[in-house]
Amino acid sequence: MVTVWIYASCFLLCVLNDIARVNGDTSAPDAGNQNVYYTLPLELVERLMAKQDVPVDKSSSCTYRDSQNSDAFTKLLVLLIEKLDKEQTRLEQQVTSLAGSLKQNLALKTEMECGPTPREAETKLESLLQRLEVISSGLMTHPEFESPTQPRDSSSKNCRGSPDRPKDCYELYQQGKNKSGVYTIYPHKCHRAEEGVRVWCDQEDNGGGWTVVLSRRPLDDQVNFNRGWQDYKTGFGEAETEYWIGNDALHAITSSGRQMLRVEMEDWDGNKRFVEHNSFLVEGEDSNYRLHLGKHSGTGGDAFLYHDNMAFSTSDRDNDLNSGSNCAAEFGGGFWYNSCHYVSPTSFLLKKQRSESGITWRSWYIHRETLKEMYFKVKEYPCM
Ligand SMILES: [Ca+2]
Repeated sequence: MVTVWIYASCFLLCVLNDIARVNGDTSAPDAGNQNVYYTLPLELVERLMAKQDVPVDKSSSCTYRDSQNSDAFTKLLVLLIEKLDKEQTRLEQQVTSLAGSLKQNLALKTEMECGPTPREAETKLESLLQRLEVISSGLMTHPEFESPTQPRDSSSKNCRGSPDRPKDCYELYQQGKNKSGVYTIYPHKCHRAEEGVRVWCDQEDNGGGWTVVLSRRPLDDQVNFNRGWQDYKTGFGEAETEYWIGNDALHAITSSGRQMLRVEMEDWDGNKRFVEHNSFLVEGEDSNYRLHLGKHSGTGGDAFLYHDNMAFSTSDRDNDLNSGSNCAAEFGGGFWYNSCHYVSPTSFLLKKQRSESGITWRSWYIHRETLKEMYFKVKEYPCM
């Protein structure tokens, strides 16, 4: 297409040069010159000049020297110009169409970057379908359906999302609870009978609204993290000191909306690092609480990505990729072990030393110097 335009433009320029010569030539044709010059109507000259963006001298007279040949030449040029007009219109439409597509693609790309990942969307859909089933079955046995005169069951008011049952620290923060401390959250769905979960809410640092899901720190009497599947499923420890929130709660929180993860850590010399992943999803128990991580940032490096897509393992449930060992039993904690770990936040809290059995983060200390503190915090992803 571009080639056609180049040829057409070259041809027109040649014609325009000839026209210029004709318009400037007031004398009779030179008998020795075999070239035949034609004078064109002013309107046609104007159209040709307009194509080349050249100003037209309207005072110049245009007469026919050879009406027969000039007519044929004019018709040819008119045809050519009409063809170029059509081609230009077609190209303009194509450009408009491409610009429209580009705009749509950009909008879609923005939406995809900001929206849930396919895995998150799938999990969310499953969760919605389950809720729909529960609502359907619940309606069939609801007191109001059986007898409209009976009072409403007071427990139905205590649903997740209501002001007295915040699902996480972010909801509490939105309610104005902006002091860090221990709060009770209700991450589970309405139809489940679980009591609330006591957690530490970080409401002051990095914008507030962070739900701490794992807390490790030195204590006189450390919490035991060397536990089995059931303990990691339901959670253990104390919100004031050290704890694991529980894999069921972790699944409920991370599948209820896109969550980001922030890991904060400190070594025994007081140095601090942090890592953030822009999405953090833990699947349900039927998928062994499989982990999905988004992009990382921060000062601690990408070590956690080694555990992306891993199933959860405990000493009594070996789901790791190390066929020769039970990583959880070997390193004393429940985690998304690969073969075995680059980070080990649930291992033993050991004084400063080099040990893979302590709390470590390989992309900070490649020789596995043990760390003093580590916190995993989640918060709804700020999607604008
Ligand atoms: Ca194994």
